Amino acid sequence: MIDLYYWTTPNGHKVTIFLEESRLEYGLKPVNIARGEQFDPDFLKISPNNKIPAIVDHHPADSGDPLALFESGEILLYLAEKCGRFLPPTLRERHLCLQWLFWQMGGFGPMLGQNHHFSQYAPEKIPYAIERYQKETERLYGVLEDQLAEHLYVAGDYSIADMAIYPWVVSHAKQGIDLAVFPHIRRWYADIKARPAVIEAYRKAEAVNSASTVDENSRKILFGQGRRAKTGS
Ligand SMILES: N[C@@H](CCC(=O)N[C@@H](CS)C(=O)NCC(=O)O)C(=O)O
Repeated sequence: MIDLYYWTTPNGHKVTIFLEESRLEYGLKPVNIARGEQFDPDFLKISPNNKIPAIVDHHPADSGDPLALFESGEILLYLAEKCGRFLPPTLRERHLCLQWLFWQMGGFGPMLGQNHHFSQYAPEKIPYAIERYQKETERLYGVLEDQLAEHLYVAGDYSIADMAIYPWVVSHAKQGIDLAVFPHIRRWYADIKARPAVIEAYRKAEAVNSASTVDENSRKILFGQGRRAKTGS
């Protein structure tokens, strides 16, 4: 049994997609990041970076104590290894997949996150920042487009790399991206969107939270944090 500490954001969707695809037994533990639940001391023991997603695996392969993990890329890798699916076993294919997973974790996610921040949420419109992240978003979509022009999925077969990238492409309109300009991404996006596990992951998200995460109050919680005071010592 896996507990998934989750909210309805792209990094959260990555893990519900995996869990629905693999049919591993799991329970959702909503952490409403708009209300500041990510700062709950019990959650911080599992996810010291105060972000979702995080998991606790109550039956790890070494039969030891429950295992807690944060960082969505690591969670996908762990779960793929746990069930022997969605990560190729052979050297070159495995590292092709991990390379694109890391590309998502180090570039596509963070840069698109900054795009969302400066174009949608920042209280003042800063043209330099908006343009900087818009351009970087377009560049990254171009890199993905070139890869998908030669591969059906990002790293050959459908894998954790696709599961990591897809939830960020869902918000393409918000990122100022027209998929008509990226026909291979559009083909890939439609294919993944129609997968029953993906449909179910987003249905669960809708049941947990159908509202937008960011309002005036949540803006302060999400974007106003400096260093946390150390607790309990
Ligand atoms: N690199 C982390 C990023 C996780 C992340 O940014 N989570 C956001 C939601 S998508 C969050 O929990 N934000 C709450 C906060 O910053 O306080 C991962 O991929 O797991």
